[in-house]
This record gives sequence, structure tokens and C-alpha cells, in this order.
Amino acid sequence: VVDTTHEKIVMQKIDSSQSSEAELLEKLKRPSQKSPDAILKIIHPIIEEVKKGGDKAVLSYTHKFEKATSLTSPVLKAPFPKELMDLSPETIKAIDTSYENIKKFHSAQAEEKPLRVETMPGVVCSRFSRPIERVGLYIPGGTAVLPSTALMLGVPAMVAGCKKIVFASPPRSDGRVTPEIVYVAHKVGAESIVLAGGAQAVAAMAYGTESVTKVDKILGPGNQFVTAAKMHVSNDTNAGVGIDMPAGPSEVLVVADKDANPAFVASDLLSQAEHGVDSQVILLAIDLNEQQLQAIDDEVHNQALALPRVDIVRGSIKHSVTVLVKTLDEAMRISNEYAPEHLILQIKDAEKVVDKVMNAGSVFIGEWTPESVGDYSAGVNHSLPTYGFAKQYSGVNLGSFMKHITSSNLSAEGLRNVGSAVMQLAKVEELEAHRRAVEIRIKHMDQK
Ligand code: HSO
Ligand code: ZN
Repeated sequence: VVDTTHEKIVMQKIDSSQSSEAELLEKLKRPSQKSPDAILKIIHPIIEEVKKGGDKAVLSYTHKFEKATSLTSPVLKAPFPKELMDLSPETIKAIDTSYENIKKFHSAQAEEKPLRVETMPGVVCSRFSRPIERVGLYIPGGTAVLPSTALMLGVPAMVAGCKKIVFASPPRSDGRVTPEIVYVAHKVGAESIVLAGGAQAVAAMAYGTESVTKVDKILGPGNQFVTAAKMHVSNDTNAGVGIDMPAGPSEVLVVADKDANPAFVASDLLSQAEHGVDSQVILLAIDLNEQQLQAIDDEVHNQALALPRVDIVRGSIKHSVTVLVKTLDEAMRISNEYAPEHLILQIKDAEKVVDKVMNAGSVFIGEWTPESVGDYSAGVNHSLPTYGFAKQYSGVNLGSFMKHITSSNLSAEGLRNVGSAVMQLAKVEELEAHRRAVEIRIKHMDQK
């Protein structure tokens, strides 16, 4: 038996000046995920069962997968019993502080007043927002319980004014969900907690059951089954349900220069590496010498060995990379191409470099800003695009819980002003009824 515990915990290094752009990007590829087809084969029957069997089907999956055989209902309805949120004063205080900061930052994202533009004299276009009425928020269970995710989804939903907030989380084998999650559900005014995980929870919220409320949008991270189930139900026009974004394993990219403290750099890399064996962490080291690189390697190794989740870290460090670059511009080019979920700038004048950030979920600026502050309490959201999706998606924000509605309001003069353009384009498209809808009104004005 090989004693792997003596292996050095070290990220592989690649020198950007010694490799082509293609080689470099190959090294930075995220660990591949199971094929969507294989996952779909597993989740499809589950979704169909829940659609047909409702509560009974959901319960039987929870009995089977979560071993919570004592559960007799798949839903816990508000008001939630006090004894299910029995927490230490320290934990209550931490949740309350984080709640307030997240609430402040997300409330500030609200539009002050509807947008109103007069595009031509008498032609007024407006845009206003309305909350999504019913939202389903998935809080993963698994190797770590994540009440912080309940805050990151629940608080903006509350601020947006969603009428029905439904939580879903896989219960423990005793049939209960983590008390922290119940406390957050209570604070944000959730109407219920679906005591189920995986595709069965997603299906229950997408289609509704006897006791699970059907929702209009499902948000929240999850494993590959949850993600695939979300994609599947959102493609079913009969379900009429939207989703947030494809979620994948956590990742971080740290840009560090000579000024960076090696211990800080290592601590940030490890705080993402401990999420899961499929997490990936990247260090872009700008013009560091041998000694400085060695100092970071040593810190990674030594700090990792002291972590309870060192075995997970060993897994993720295997597909994690340090890239040696010469300049800040090169680092930012690579970072923008990688489009990290989290970008940490441990460099001189970090604030000034933010202008160069084109693709990233959330940015952590300067040496006093570890990523964990954003994961929990600073106020920014931690539900962010992974896997390079930061190129086209935003993280969860107030807007994720709202729709925009536009309106037009024309005066007679306005219709005269814009009418000829409308009639001409309707003619080009050979849609005569469209053209006449304008013409009939203009004739009417002329007769008066
Ligand atoms: N860093 C994670 C979120 C999280 N961290 C929850 C701790 N708890 C998102 O990538
Ligand atoms: Zn985290």
C-alpha cells in the first residue's frame, strides 16, 4: 500500500514563456464532468416518477437516498417550530450580521424609478420591474452543509419581493434539515422547506405536488444531478419554469505579484480547494523568483496538512496549476480567457487593475480581502458562474428574482411621427394587418 499522505501537496507549474497559448489553455481546462447523457439517463425516470406520483414519490426517494425513513411528509411549512432552529448565540449573531450586509447590498441594486425615454416627440418607452412570484431555492447538502447559500438566495428573493419563497434541501437521516437553514428560511419569510435533494427536489418544485408549491424559477447550486435536472425541467415548456445558470465545481484564480504575502496567497487557494475534489485553483504569479515561488509552495503544503479536509485538497490540487507570467497584462489576458468564478488580486494597486477585468464572477481586491468574506458576510453574492460561464452570465443578484416589463405610450402626434416607419416595415414584411393598425388611426385623426 502506498502511503499517499507523504506526498507533497503541490500545484504543477507551467511557464507561460515556454509554452504556446494553446498548451497553456489546455493545462487550465477544468476537470471534465460526467457526460450529460449519462446523467440524463439517471435523472429522467426520477423526474417522471415525481410528476406522476407527487408527494409519495418524493418521499420514497428521500427515504432511499437520504435514509430519512422516519419522514412522513416531504415538506415543512412555515411557521417553523423554534426547536428546529436551536442555535448558539454566536451562530445567530454571525447569520444576522451576514443577513444585514447581504440585504444592504442587494437592496441597493433596486432601480430607484422606472426607466422612461421619449424616443421621438410623443413616443414614450418605459421599463419597470416586478418580482418573480414564486421561487424555489435549492440548498445543497453533501460533504458540507451550506447555510450561507440559503442566505445568498433567500435574502435577494426577499428583497425583490417574491411572494412565495420555497427552500429545498436534502434532510439528514433523522429527517431534519440543518437548524441554520431553518433559521435563514424563517428570517427571509420562506413559506416552506422541501425536505428533499437531487432531481426529485427539482422536479417537485418545477411541477408541484400535493404539498410542494409549484414555482416559476429554480435557483441554487447543486451537484451534477441537480444541475442536469434544472436544465431538463427548464426545457420542458409544460413546466413553465426558469433557472439561474449552469453550476459547476468551485474555482478561484489568484493573481499575485512580488508584494503578495505567500501565506495569504496559499490560504486563498486552499479555501477554494477544500470545496471538492473537482474544484480547481489557479495561481498566476507575476515575475516571482525561485525563492518566492518556493515560499508559496511551502505555505500551500504546510497549511493544507493542517486542514481537516486535507484529502479533498489533495484531490483538487492535482488539477490545479501555477502559471509563471512576466507581466500584469499577460496575467489579466489569461484570467479573462479563463473567466474565473472568483478572481483575487493580491497585487500592488489592486484597485486600479479592476478596469482590466473583463470576465469574472466576483473580484476580491487587495491583501485584506480573502474570498471567504464574500462567501459569507461582506454582502456580495456567492452564487456565481463557474466553468468559464462568467463570459456570459452574471452571478445571482437582485435582478435574478425580477422580470423587466416594457411599455409604450404614444400620443396622436407620436403615432404620426413614428407611423410611417412602422407602415413601411410592415409592407416589407408583407404583414398588412400590422400596417393597417397604424393607417386606420391616422385616417381617423385626419377626419377630425
Ligand atoms: N465558495 C463557494 C460558496 C461557499 N463557500 C459556501 C463556503 N460556503 C462558491 O463557489
Ligand atoms: Zn467557498
